[in-house]
Formats: sequence, C-alpha cells, structure tokens
Amino acid sequence: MELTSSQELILWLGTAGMAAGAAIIAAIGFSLPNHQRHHVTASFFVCAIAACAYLAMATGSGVWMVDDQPVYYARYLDWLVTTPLLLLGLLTVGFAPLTGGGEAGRTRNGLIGWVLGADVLMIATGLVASLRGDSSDRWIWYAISLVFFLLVLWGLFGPVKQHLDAKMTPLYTKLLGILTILWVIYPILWVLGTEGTGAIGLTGEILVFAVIDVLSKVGFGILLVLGIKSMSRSHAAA
Ligand code: RET
Repeated sequence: MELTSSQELILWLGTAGMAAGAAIIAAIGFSLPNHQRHHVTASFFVCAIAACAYLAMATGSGVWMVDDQPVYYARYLDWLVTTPLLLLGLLTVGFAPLTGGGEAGRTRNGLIGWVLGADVLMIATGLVASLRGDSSDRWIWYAISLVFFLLVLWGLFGPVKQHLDAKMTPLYTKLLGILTILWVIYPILWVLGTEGTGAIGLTGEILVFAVIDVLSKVGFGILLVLGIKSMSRSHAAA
C-alpha cells in the first residue's frame, strides 16, 4: 500500500519522537542514584521498541490489506510488548518492598500475572478484531478485548492498591490516572477509525494514534523517571 506524503511524515515524526523519548529517558536515568536506575529500563525499552515499530511503518512495512483496508499489525506487535512493559514499570513504582519472604513474593507474582495476562489478551484479541476486516464478528472480538481492558484496570485500581508502598502511593496514583485517561482513547479511536466504523479517515487515525502513542510512552516514561528523581532528591534532603 502506498502511503500519502502526510501519512509518511506523521510516521517519521512518530519515529523521531519515540527515539528522542528513549534518549531523554536514558539521560534522566544517568542522573538517578544507582539503586534507582532500574526504574528507567522498562520506560527506555518501551520507547526504543516503538521507535522501531514506527520506523517499520514509515518505510512501508508492518501493514496488511484486509477487505481493502490497511491494518497496521506492526502497532499490535509493538503494543503486545510495550503495554506489559508500561504496566510493569508502573507496578515497580508502586509495590512496597517485599517483607516476610515466600508467600508475599508469590502473591506479588500473582498480581503481576493478572495485570499482564489480561493486558496481553486485550491486545491479542484486539489484533484479531482488526484482522476480521468487514466481518461483523469483529465486534465480538472487540468486546472480548474490552473485557480484558476492564480486568487490567480492575487489577490496578483494586488488589494492587493493597500492596503499595505508602511513600510511593501518590506517584503511583498520579501515573495510574494519566495511564487510564490515555488508554481509554485507544478503544474509542478504534471504533471511529478504519477498523471500526470509518468515521475518521486513515490519515486522521494515524495522526491521533501517533499523538497518544507518544504521550503514553514518552510522556508517561518521562513523568515516571522524573517522579522517581524528585522522590530520591527529597529523601536525600530529609
Ligand atoms: C484495542 C481495540 C479493541 C478494544 C481495546 C483496545 C485497546 C487498546 C489499548 C492500547 C494501548 C496502547 C498503548 C500504546 C502505547 O503506545 C486493541 C484498540 C480495549 C488500551 C498504551
């Protein structure tokens, strides 16, 4: 499929935005104390992976034609890996340090399994919905994906909140609020875009996805590492 020049430009800007985000997050990481640097890795790789996915799309790959509509499966491969990493980054910020050994660690792993498992299914079933083309059963897959999305949010707003570190709770709550607002836009855009009802055209869809992708990866990652940085500063001062 031939991209129009404005579609190609948006995808190149997306590539540049993600690459710049990875570089900025790495740079902030180097200013963190050693024991806090692990907070940077997930956010860095989220942006690095997305930069590669955007580069693939800008250079014309990562797309299949289904019922005469382009389906950018590269997005879903990106999301399949980056959304679990985003969630893992958020959980790492929030969770209290483990005490009591054995059972507490297993409970923690169970919660991670819940949130990440539901998230992977949300993206995988969303990809199936996209590949169903004009077939009306795509809405069944869409509904299944939506159920798993709600399970992700339930995990993050419910059980995970009982395992937070008191001093990390404000940062966790702020990041979770931002994540929820940004992530809710995806299923809405899917309905409006070419894979759903076609109310907005392909260029509009590529543009809005690029903007929310950059906000939910670069913006979210920068806020996360800056949040950690300001907390380690205030603890050093205390
Ligand atoms: C789909 C369509 C089916 C229903 C739902 C969806 C949700 C997608 C989400 C994606 C988040 C992506 C992020 C990317 C970062 O760059 C698959 C669109 C519920 C929530 C955060």
